[in-house]
Amino acid sequence: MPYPAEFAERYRARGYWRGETFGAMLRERAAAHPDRIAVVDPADDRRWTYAGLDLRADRLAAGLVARGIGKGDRVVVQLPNIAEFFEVIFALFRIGALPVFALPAHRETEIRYFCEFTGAAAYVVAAEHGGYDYRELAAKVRAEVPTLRHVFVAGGEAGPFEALSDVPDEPVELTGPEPGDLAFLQLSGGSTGVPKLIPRTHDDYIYSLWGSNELCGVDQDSVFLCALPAAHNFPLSSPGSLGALYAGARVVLCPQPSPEVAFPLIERERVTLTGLVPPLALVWTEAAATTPYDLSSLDVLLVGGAKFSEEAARRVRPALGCTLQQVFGMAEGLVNYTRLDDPEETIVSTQGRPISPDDEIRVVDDHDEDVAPGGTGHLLTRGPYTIRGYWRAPEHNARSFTADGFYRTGDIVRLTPTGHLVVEGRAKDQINRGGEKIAAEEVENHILAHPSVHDANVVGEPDPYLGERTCAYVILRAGAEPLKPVAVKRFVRERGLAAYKVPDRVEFVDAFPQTGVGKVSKKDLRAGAAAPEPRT
Ligand code: J2J
Repeated sequence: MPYPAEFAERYRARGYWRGETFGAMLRERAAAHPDRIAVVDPADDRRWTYAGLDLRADRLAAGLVARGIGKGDRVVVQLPNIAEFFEVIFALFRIGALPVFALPAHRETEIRYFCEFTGAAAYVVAAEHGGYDYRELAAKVRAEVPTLRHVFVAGGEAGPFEALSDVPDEPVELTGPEPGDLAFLQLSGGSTGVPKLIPRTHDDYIYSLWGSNELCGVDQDSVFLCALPAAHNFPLSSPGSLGALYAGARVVLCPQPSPEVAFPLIERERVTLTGLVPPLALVWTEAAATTPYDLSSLDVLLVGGAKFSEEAARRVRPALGCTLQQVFGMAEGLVNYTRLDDPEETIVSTQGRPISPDDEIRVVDDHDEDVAPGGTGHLLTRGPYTIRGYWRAPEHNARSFTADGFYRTGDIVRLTPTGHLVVEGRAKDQINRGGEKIAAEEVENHILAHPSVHDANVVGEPDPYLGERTCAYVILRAGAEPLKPVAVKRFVRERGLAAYKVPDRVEFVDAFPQTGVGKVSKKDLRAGAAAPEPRT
């Protein structure tokens, strides 16, 4: 679903689309300041300069081309926060092959789907991470997906697969992609049975990077700590690692986001900004009170991915001594930031305003009519870095986009008189578990596969730490053996689903509440779910 010609022309004419590609961008930075550090990987104390990263990307690209990976091929990339993540994605950007950004938490069901649906030619994993062996996952997926010609393993023994470190070759001349071409496929949080893929172009994504850099104060002296999973759209682009690299700044990879691991890194590397989801921001503000580490280099803490409560937001500046910047974004495009010089009241009580003067925002009722100014309604958006459709999903696109190309975000918002957005709720059938998005339908389908289950509904319920956790309401088949909640959870986990999608609570019921027209009322289920009940 390309941008209509008149819009593409306008976005170019107004200077949003600069006609750059990621591959050329890295080449320019490497030429301008070859010896500056681009990436720090504390795991083995690696410090890659811009020239070093550029050369690695060139050599890996050559090796991948020699193995038959070419322009337009899809490559599922599932790497933790290690330096190779950047080597791999820039190699793919140079070739014009499309990374498909999987998360380290994904398991067989998700990875098999990404590989099958995209017809992936290759899959890149780390040998091991967080006590999990990705080679075993790769072996299962490889056996099931015939298009998958290669599995590459970063760090550690490759087992039956190819070691990523053996792939690099002498650099070759590549024609590479055009700025308007697709750069990668990002994952949607989604509200449907299977995740949707988000096609982003070099032009549009690079605009979101430099647009973010301007609003977040990122320049070549910045040091960005990548504490969330590197492939997620927030730490990747808002302004994220790629924003930092665009600015010629430094990215410090944090293997996991706990204060115990992150705080020493902030002190040692003089980190100036980072991004966190609300539950982690809470943990950090608490830990900061007693930490022996010097966090004074930190200028900006971005918090987003889920609603940050005003009460928690107020604690950030006193606790961490830095400016809070709320960010309300989505992998489909639109990103809103509070501005660094907004009044503190605006910073703590809103989710910011769009990056671009050409981000079009509509707040509408259930019939797509604009609500009165300041009213609450569905957020629709269109703009220079918001997609016009998901990848290969025409039926879904007809529902997720208006006829004139606005994306239906599924978020319920209100606009303040200053043009800031306040997120008031959600219309999509999704649970936001501390920033991790779970499509209710996807989990329901897995529970329904259990032979004793007649019907299932998954909803979110309030959680003091995560904001929301999941509760599965389950009706058993007549005459079926009674099940324990833990058996349902185990069943879902064993179907090879990411752990964050396994229901936090399972409740057996005889019937579901109904709406007037006889459909299941998730609203009533949620209200029931909110009632205090013992956790199982
Ligand atoms: C409430 N809900 C929020 C916020 C996202 C920057 C930041 C976040 C994401 C992201 C991102 C929220 N308050 N501050 O891609 O570049 C919910 C909304 C939104 C959905 C998108 C980025 N920030 N959300 O979270 O694609 O419901 O992107 O539509 O994972 O997260 O989720 P995702």
